[in-house]
Amino acid sequence: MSPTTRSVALIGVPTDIGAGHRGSSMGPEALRVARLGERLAKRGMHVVDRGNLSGPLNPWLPPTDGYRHLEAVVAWNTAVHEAIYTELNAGHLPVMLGGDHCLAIGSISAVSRHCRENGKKLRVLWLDAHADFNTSQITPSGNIHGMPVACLCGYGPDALTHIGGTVPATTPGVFRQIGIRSVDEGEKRFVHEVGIDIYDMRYIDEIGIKAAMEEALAGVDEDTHLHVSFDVDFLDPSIAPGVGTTVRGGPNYREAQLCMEMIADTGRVGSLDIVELNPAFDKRNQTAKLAVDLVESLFGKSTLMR
Ligand code: Z70
Ligand code: MN
Ligand code: MN
Ligand code: MN
Repeated sequence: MSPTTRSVALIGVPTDIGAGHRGSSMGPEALRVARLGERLAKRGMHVVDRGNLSGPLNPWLPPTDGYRHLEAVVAWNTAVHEAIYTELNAGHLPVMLGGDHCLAIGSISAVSRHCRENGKKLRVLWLDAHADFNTSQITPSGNIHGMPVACLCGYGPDALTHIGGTVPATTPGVFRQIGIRSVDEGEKRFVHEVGIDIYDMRYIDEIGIKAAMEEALAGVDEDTHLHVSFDVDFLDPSIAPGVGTTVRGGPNYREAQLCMEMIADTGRVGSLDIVELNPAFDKRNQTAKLAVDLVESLFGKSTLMR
């Protein structure tokens, strides 16, 4: 392996513990079946598949005090935090194969801790139809996959906001949310109150994906660690049916490709989550294959002729 070869560690996290539908627990295997590891290896990356983390089964219970399965969500995220933190310290680029989006509490708290300890600036690109900024007070569902950004900013139960030891794990200013088109009423007020930078679909439709991505990536420099949290429901359901909650009006294939290519062009991607892929809703693994295709672009695959 040459010193410039990037070493990628795939970490499967087979749980739907924070979701509103069962099935994202099958996401890691679907991504492997779609040959994620082989495709990245073909791009010249050194890929190691660490297999899957383990944790509690999904008891599928109604919310208690505004949260569904809080204890189990804490267990899974504690395991994710340790795994991602370990990979970063070893110099690997961790790719978390979710699993539902609650797992970003573990991954991003680990990435933030790594940045703090190594003098790096963190920027998080949150590609999603949803803002995931609910709290127990305002959630319509109690599903913790609707709460990870709030938890990472310190708004959430102690057991989740304290993962990684520093509270808050990170700040609203590091986030750029792209593709947003489904935000609950109380959640909307709250994201405005704390000042999360949101590139919603209306804005993308008006200025175009290129200009939106330029804004979202402004200020990324050689000291920046870029974390991409890719919720597959970011994509328009016409190309990505394999998610629990489809929300129409998302980026099409070409917009999603350009988004990934522009992120790749920064050369600063340091970690990635691929979450909310739900094979129970997919057709012939097409959404997993699309996700792999887009992740290849994120890591530099280009059809550019100039
Ligand atoms: C809603 C909630 C959600 C998916 C996030 C939805 C949350 N805002 N759903 N990702 N698929 O229940 O909090
Ligand atoms: Mn949902
Ligand atoms: Mn999400
Ligand atoms: Mn989502």
